[in-house]
Amino acid sequence: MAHDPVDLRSDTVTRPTPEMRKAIAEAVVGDDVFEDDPTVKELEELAAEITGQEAALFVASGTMGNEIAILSHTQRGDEAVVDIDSHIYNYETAGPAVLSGVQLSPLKTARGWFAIEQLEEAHRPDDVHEPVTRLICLENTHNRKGGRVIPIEAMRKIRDFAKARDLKIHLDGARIFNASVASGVDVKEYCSLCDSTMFCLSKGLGAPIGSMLVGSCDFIRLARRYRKMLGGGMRQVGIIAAAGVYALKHNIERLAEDHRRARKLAEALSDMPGIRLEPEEIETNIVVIDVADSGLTVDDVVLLLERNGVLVVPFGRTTVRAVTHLDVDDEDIERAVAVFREVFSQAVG
Ligand code: TLP
Repeated sequence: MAHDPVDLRSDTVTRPTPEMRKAIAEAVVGDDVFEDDPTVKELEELAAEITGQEAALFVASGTMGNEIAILSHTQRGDEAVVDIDSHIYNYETAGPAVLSGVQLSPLKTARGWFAIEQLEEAHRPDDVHEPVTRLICLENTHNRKGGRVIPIEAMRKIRDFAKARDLKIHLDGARIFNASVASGVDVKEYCSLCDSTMFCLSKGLGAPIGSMLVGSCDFIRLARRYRKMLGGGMRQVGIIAAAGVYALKHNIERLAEDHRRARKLAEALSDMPGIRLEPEEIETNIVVIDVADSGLTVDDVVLLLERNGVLVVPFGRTTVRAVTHLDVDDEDIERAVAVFREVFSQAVG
């Protein structure tokens, strides 16, 4: 019998379960631009509570959340310090330049977070020639660094640096619950170190659409205005928010299963000819696989795997990415391992 492909392209590909669809179908709704939708309110209150923040705002996507945060913290001509491999720098179509008129200062980091000396160097003096350094953006877990968790101690040091210089911190926490489940550090602690946090409902948490911004009441008031400006003020959006409520109530702890499966996949792959990766480096649900030694191009690998029913994405000149999620079980991992083995032993062997 033909199987559906094992879809490891991203944790964004999950489909709502029957229980989640039931919650969607039964959602009580109102007009959220009038702040009248009880299900959106429930979601925002729950998000604020779980993250220990004063307030929360439901937004259409992670990208929208990050861009609204940058709009809210900066003025035209300011500078924001980002990791050179961050989502904000690479995958948001230059949104900070276009929407906020902000220049990004991209720093190369070993593991996705900044050393204080780097921040000291990047921080601009008060000089009429230079942009004003206003914001530091962090990403936890770090996507391009293979789902790496930024240690809480590193975040504390960055927070102390920012505080002393009156800089804001925005956390792209698209996968902050993965970080929390992997490290055992409460999400509240991560968020307490930042002026704003964005997290996604539509990734590991398994909702079909949506992300949250959390922060102070003042920040969220401003963010709500920018959301409206960007066309993100939605009406009976409780239909979608209901999936978010369901996800926050049911799908956090189970992220540990995704992490276990990612490690299992990585361990099996690390033994195969032509593949380079360190399974001990896999902390959460993202596995970045270096195929340089196989003699195959990244496009070849993606295509050969796809022909055999396994989907991954190109993720650099010599790397592909596999991500585990709610719709991937142990059997899927076994199938994926078998397909990788066949493709790579044929290519290399
Ligand atoms: N990441 C997607 C792609 O855009 C790369 C993925 O498949 O991983 N921050 C981080 C760290 C992200 O990984 C993503 C999405 C976003 C923000 C943006 O979220 P969306 O896709 O909801 O705009």
